[in-house]
Amino acid sequence: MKKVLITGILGQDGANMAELLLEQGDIHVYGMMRRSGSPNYTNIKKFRNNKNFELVDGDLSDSASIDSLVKELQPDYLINFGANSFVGVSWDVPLSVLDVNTGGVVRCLEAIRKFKPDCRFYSAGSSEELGDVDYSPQDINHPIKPRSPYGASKAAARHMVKVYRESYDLYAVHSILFNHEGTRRGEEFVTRKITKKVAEIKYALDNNLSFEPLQLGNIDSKRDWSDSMDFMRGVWLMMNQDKPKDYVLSSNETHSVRDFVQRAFTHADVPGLWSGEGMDEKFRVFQENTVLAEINEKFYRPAEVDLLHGDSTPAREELGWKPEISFDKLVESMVDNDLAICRKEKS
Ligand code: NAP
Ligand code: G4F
Repeated sequence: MKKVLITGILGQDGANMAELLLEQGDIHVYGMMRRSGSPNYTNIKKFRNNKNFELVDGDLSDSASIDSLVKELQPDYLINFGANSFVGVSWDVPLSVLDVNTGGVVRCLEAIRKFKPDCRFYSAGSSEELGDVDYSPQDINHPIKPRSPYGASKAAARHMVKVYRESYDLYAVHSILFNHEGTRRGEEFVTRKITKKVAEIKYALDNNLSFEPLQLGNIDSKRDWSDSMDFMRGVWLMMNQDKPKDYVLSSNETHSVRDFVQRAFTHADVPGLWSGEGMDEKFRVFQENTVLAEINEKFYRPAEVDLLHGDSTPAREELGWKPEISFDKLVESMVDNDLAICRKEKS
């Protein structure tokens, strides 16, 4: 039975990748989590008791823990989804971001080099590495121009993966993942923040309750949003080629935050319109004055990546990968999920 060690198991991608691999029935998954006072097991609830799944302790900041996991478990694959992944907070904790996102990757590579050199390694790179983009759509050859400590940490990790691959002949891949979301998405990211609030507002309107509007920062920024499960299929394909190669995964479409808001409210049957300008722009119920969403300066970043729009043609042509969930379906599934959670919590 193949053994796969996944870091970041309680996060979105770690849990989705584990679910995908466990469905195959012939893979043993070790999910690495860091101990904290009150870990949130929501994302792994569905498969926590699967006989082929085991939780293990470890921390990407701690070489000893990564070394002993690789030495003792002898994994065939190490898929590193653990990270300080929220761009917005990366200006507040830049050194910790570098330590976990870059240092953590080097710790994994070192452990593999020393204790299991044929273990295949996956590093989750980001479109944030491209930052202040030169052209659209962005492919794997786009220059690295990060705009945040997070983007810089991922760019440095990318160089280290290449160095280790070429120096030690490791099967090590660092792919560029554009934004990917879903029902396991953390609530601090803009998509989930929107769908969660849409559900709360819908419930309040249906029950004649008062509510606070959704508050957002830069609604003009554009992202290439996909479904995380689609990406996990692509990552697994990348890990099972004859030779390691870095690919872009993306939907090849781009949409603004403003557009995401409009679609989410529309799907919840609360149609509205944006009006006004700048900091005074508001999203109101159609032909009414009720404010559903407004701008709050607090959610602006010190530097912004204005536009991300990927080109994943090589992954489609060479790996036979293609995303199955459209942008509309993604928004709808996230809104439906949060509506169901909201109704359950209030009942
Ligand atoms: P996520 O939901 O934030 O999950 C990240 C996980 O990493 C969390 O469960 C977190 O644990 C864990 N972690 C943080 N610090 C750690 C440490 N020192 N040691 C061990 N684990 C640690 O992120 P995601 O969306 O699943 O993303 C997965 C990976 O893909 C990340 O590397 C991210 O940077 C990258 N990526 C994501 C996207 C995207 O759009 N989702 C796009 C490009 C790249 P706690 O639960 O304890 O906090
Ligand atoms: O959802 P976000 O926080 O994601 P962001 O910054 O694009 O990063 C995500 O995708 C990256 C890949 O490109 C990953 F590497 C990274 O780990 C993470 O998963 O913000 C999206 C956009 C930004 O332009 C942000 O400024 O939404 C804008 N935004 C506007 N108002 C907001 C808000 N973002 C958040 N989180 N909260 C707001 O209130």
